[in-house]
Formats: sequence, C-alpha cells, structure tokens
Amino acid sequence: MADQSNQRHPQKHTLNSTHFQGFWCPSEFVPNIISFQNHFQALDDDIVLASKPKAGTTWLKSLAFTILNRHRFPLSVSPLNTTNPHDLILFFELSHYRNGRLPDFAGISSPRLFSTHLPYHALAESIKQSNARIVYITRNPLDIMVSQWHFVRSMPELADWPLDACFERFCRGEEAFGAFWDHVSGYWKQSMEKPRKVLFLKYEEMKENPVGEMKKMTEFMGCPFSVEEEKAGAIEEIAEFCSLSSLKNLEVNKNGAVKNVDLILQTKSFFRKGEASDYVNFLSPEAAERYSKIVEEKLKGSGLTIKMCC
Ligand code: PAP
Repeated sequence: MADQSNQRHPQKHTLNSTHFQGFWCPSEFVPNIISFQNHFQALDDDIVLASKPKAGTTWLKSLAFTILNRHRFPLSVSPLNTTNPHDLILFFELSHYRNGRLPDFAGISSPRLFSTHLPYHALAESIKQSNARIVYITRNPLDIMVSQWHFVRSMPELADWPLDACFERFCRGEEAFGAFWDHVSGYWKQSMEKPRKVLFLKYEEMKENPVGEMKKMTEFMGCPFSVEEEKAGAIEEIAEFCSLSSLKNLEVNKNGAVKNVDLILQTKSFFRKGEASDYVNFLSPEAAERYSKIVEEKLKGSGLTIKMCC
C-alpha cells in the first residue's frame, strides 16, 4: 500500500498559497485537486471524512476506521496499532491524487473511507450527486489556529513562523483550504438541508460526550452499535482506544513520517495536547475577541453558532 515517495522526492515545506476556486490553498495541491475533481467516481456507500486542518481530522479518522471495521479487527489487532491514521484513510488532495497519479481503488474494501480538507463546493461532483455520505468535524477556530501554528512550527524550515502572522492570516480568512467561516458554513448548510448526506460534528462535543457522538456517527454511517455491544462497553473501549493518550503512545505515532504524502510530515506532529480552549495560553483576550467578532459577523444568519471565547 504505502510507497516511499516522500523519501524519494522530499518536498520542502513552503507557505506558498494559490487563490483557487474561491479559497486559499497550498500551491502544490492545486493539480491534485483538479485531478480529483475530474476523475473521482463516488460509490453510493462511500464515506468521506471532511475537516479543516487541525479541527480533529486524525481523531475522526481513527474513530471512523475503528467503528467501521470493529467486526473485522478486534482492537488488539487493529491496523491502527501499527499505522498512523493518515496512512489508513488517505486524503484525496494530499495522497490519492498526488503527483499526477490516477489511483486504482479496486483494492479498497467497501464501504470505502476517504478524507479531505477541501471546502464542500470543491468536492468532486460525484460525491455531491451520489448517496456517498460525509462526516464533517469542526472545532473552535482559535484552537484550530493555535494547533496549526504549532504544527507548522514543527517543520524545521518553518520553525520561526510568528504567531502574529498566523493569527493575521486567519483574520483575513487566508488559511489553507479556506476561511473558517466559509469552510464551516458550506458543510453546515448541507447538513441542514440534507441531514442524511452530511453529519456535522464538533470537536468539543466529541470530547464532552464521546459515547453519544460515536453513536451518532455509527447511526449515520449505517453501522449502529447493537444493544449487546453497548452493554459490553464496546463504545467506551473504542473511545479509549482512539483517545489522544492511547494513539500518541504508539510507536508508529512517536517516530517516523506519514508515508502516503509527498511532504515530510512526522507522525508525532499530529498528536499534541488535544484540549479545548488551549488558545488562551497563546492569544491575548483582545486578539481572541477580535477574531471571534469577525467569525460572528461572517456566520450571522447561518443558524450556526460556534462557541469561541471562554
Ligand atoms: P490534520 O487536519 O492536520 O490531520 P488534526 O488531526 O485535525 O490535524 O489536528 C490535530 C489536533 O488534534 C491536535 O490538537 P492540538 O494541537 O490542539 O493538541 C491534536 O493534539 C489533536 N488530536 C489528535 N489526535 C487526537 C485524539 N485522538 N483525540 C483528541 N484530539 C486529538
């Protein structure tokens, strides 16, 4: 499955962005996105995990994979024990369609699990037109911003990226894969209009009530927990198995890099604190207030509320 192209063609990280189809995007992904949009054929039972970077993608991948494959892989032999979540469920734009590839999905068992950071409007038409389902996760954008800043700084050549620059980028809505308010409202609108097409999750609610949110996920994904599973504590076991502390301590997530990307991304860089409202340790109350006012204004009338300043 995994090829080692990141070792053959290591790509230097840059913050070069292109404004493309209405959103800012790392320039190197633009050809991949066009290829995905032109070629991907969704199946009716496909499940696509969608998120802005740092909104809870790695967690969602771990949960979705474990839930969906729970009868195939008992937790003790789950591939997650030895594989980083990003090498189990691949992004369309970073992995499947990277570097001019036209992927062959024949070997993927059904229902197929995919992931994307793209805004809703930029998804391949066949995902929108088919019965493929989308699980979307979002998070307090101030925490997304702080998480992204740490992530980018974990790359040696970008270690001195100033927090101010990252913050101002978010205020202008120029962060990767689109402004928070555009990204979130694109999926929110679909989830309101077509609740069987898009499930809209929030990172903070997942932390507060993992069992309840996982039940929502399984019902939406068509694989609800049985009464026997619930009684046996299967949901709690999966929640624990996919928790930050469990995943972070696996050898595969302590050392090495994600395989199916052309960038060098250390597996450990996807696991940090995983706390709600960690932004208070990095942003002044004034900065947080300023950004939350921008988001509030942008989301006005959408019916979506995002709790930001605590
Ligand atoms: P990605 O979009 O680049 O894949 P993503 O997984 O969305 O990144 O974000 C990483 C954040 O999720 C980190 O948050 P932090 O910087 O605020 O700590 C990371 O710690 C957190 N995270 C990763 N795995 C889990 C998990 N299993 N449970 C809760 N949070 C997690």
